Amino acid sequence: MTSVGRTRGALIVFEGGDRCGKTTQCGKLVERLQSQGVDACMWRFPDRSTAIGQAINAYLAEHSSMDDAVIHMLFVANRLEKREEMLQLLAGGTTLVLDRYSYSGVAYTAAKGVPHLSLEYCKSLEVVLPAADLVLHMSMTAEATAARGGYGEERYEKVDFQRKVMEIFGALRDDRWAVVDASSTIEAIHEQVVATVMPVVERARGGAPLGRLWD
Ligand code: Z5A
Repeated sequence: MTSVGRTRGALIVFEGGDRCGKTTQCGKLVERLQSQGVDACMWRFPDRSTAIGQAINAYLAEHSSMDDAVIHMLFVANRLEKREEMLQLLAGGTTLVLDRYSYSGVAYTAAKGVPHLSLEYCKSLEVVLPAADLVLHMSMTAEATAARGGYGEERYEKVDFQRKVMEIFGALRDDRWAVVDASSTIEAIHEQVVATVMPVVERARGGAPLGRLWD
């Protein structure tokens, strides 16, 4: 991706199982970045505010059912509809902190084990999107997250399924990923996150190129 020049913002992604604390940490990170003079904002995927996002929301809440390939495409489209805005923000120097991204997209669909929805096929649908500069993997067992409040309200919130997703996240890790022990305290996680993120923000500011997904 070459449209983004020097002094760009960083693309920071939080991934992990349900209820592992992603939203909590995204919010705290953005506040901390802003307090240190870094222009930063937080987005969540799925973005349930768009027409596509509302269809996804109905599916997750089990108010509608859909073919696995169709719901996968909707999750992909929900990111693609934000692509231009994402690139513009990054190019303008804003650091984007994402609560889930394409890594969740491929992991949750591949965990279903549908033969025509393989990991490689799912990856191929999103190669036009920017890769994260850093993926913070909030690692925690499916059993431990299930014990947190609010678990079990949506379609994928089942321990066996979450366990498969965790395995796929493990297989997706590369040198852009950092593993965070999500069973630690909120403050301890936050400090680890900040220490991991700041050098990445600096590298992006210094002109490190933005990659493309799965390259
Ligand atoms: N999905 C998909 O299939 N394909 C895709 O492409 C995408 C997503 C993008 C909805 O995602 C579902 O969509 C999700 C994946 C699938 N299904 N599942 N599973 P979502 O992101 O909207 O939903 P979520 O993962 O369930 O998010 P969440 O409920 O907001 O959880 P969270 O953000 O990870 O956790 P939290 O809200 O920050 O915290 C949860 C609770 O734990 C809360 O009470 C906190 O106060 C507490 N908490 C947080 N941190 C701690 C610590 N450290 N200790 C103790 N308690 C804590």
